[in-house]
Amino acid sequence: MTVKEKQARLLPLFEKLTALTHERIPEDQLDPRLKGLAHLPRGTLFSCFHEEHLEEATHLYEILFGAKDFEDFMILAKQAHDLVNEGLFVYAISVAILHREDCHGVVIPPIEEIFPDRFVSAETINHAVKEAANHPDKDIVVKSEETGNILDEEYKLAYFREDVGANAHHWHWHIVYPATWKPLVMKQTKDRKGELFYYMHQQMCARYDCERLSIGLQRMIPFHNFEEPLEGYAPHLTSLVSGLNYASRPEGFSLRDLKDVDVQEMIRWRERILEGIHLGYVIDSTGTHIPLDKDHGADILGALIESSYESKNAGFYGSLHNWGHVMMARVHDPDGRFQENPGVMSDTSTSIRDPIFYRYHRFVDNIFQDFKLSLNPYTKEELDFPGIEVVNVTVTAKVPNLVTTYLKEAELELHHGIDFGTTHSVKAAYKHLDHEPFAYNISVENKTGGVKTATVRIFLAPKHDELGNLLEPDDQRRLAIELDKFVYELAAGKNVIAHDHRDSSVTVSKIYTFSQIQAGEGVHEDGSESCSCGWPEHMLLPRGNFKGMEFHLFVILTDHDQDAVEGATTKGSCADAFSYCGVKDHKYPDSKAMGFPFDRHIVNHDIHGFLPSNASVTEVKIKFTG
Ligand code: CUO
Repeated sequence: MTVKEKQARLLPLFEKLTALTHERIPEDQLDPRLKGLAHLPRGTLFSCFHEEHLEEATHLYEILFGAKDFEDFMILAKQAHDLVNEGLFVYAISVAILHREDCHGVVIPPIEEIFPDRFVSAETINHAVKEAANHPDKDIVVKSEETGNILDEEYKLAYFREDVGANAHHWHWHIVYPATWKPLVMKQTKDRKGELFYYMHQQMCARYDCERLSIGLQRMIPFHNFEEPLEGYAPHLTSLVSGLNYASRPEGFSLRDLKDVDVQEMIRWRERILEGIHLGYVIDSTGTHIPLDKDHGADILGALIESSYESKNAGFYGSLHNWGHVMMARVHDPDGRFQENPGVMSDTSTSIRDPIFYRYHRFVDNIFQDFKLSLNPYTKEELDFPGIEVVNVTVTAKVPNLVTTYLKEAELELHHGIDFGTTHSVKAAYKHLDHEPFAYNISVENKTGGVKTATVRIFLAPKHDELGNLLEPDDQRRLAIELDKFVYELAAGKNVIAHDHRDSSVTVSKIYTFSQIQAGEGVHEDGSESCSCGWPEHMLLPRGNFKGMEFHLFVILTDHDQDAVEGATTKGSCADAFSYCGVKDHKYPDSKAMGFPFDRHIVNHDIHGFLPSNASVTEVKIKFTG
């Protein structure tokens, strides 16, 4: 069977899931392997942070993964579709498709089209329903309604938090890296999964702070105190599977005990993790001390804090991060007496809409930073690439070293996810940030006399803080966002590296729409599909400001002979955004710590003192043109 045929058979399972009724496949027709599933009722919001939900989803994706061939997989998938919770089904089948050998090349339709109600405001969908009913014989485009106003200053960042692509990236990241991934059952180890959990979310926070500085807000104040009153947030989303709104959080609510876990437990888990970091080791479930060294510390901590299946001791260190999401999502109804829906923090496709997401993840990140502080700052030798000098770097755009950003119109098709009672297209028009095309032009002198292979690392960080003061390098590093990483062969002597922003290793290459996939596009018979994981290309750069905000562009060349990882590749399937998403089925293609060289404390007060001659800093401006 061709990939195209498989794709065509799988696609209907993703359609109009919000319209599924509570009717289930009768018990006597059920494949015995699926017996015991369907704990989570239809019409309930699935949370991949909630232990019980995740347990059922894991059970299902392992069954689907274990199907003996594609026909067997289809039988199970169809029955699961008619049996389990809607959100749980999509999560589990997506994990299975992504990892089954016989599904290579199959593209999972975009989550924003499967569940548009998680991405588009309730007002907009309501408007679309009315328009579609009034004009059943024509295509409809409705304008997305705003979800707040400037009385709430966080509203100014709604364009970032509610970005369709950024939310989809976060969902897909957690599909590629499920918390419950069992390497033996799934027959594959996810290389440096814990470290990537830390790094990808650290980068989301850094990007958010760059954005805040761009629009004139101060950097976020990390969540810290479990008793603190939280900011309010109203998501304006209605879950069509449940008919209920994603809960709002009125201003001033703080975390409350849940049935499964209480706030004191969370505090204890944090203390135990911090104690481990300060002692330099964690204690596994057999009582053995596991050192938190420079090579594995971040990875071990990532699994421990998330927590994932690979936590060394979930009984002792708990599941700080996951329960935090659930607790935040339930502050309005902690014991469930009102049977309210949770807030957006409970799900990976909606959580980054809430400002508390970033403050909470900064809190998590600060724990990792505590660990990084226990490591020595990088020495000159560790940073150096002898004989290689970066002579000059220019960002080429219409005006050199100045890149413009703007808001651009886009449309999201709603009718694959929502039954409007017409066969016509029903779209929501919205605006997203974008930037003009640009490229890096890097002049390098190779004085070694021979050919050298370099890893080129490109980062961007704001130059000034919220008050207009120059940022200290150690503060700047927390805001440094990765723009690209690639390998380049340097000839002896002078080299000019020209590299287009579209080839970035942090952004996803192409997202195919549901209709394009239906038409057979995006199907890779050679199995070289994209996993839809990756930061959206249109958000590669922060917004900047009207005046032209000053940033530092860092270019660092390191010796690829030392960075190379045996068996790693940056080609093939799901490799397009390897910086944040790794490469599916392969090792992470860089032996350096993620975020190198900005992952460790910088003692220099002048950034030039920190950077060796194989690195450079260039002043660039980002100008928002509206
Ligand atoms: Cu992705 Cu907290 O792990 O949102």
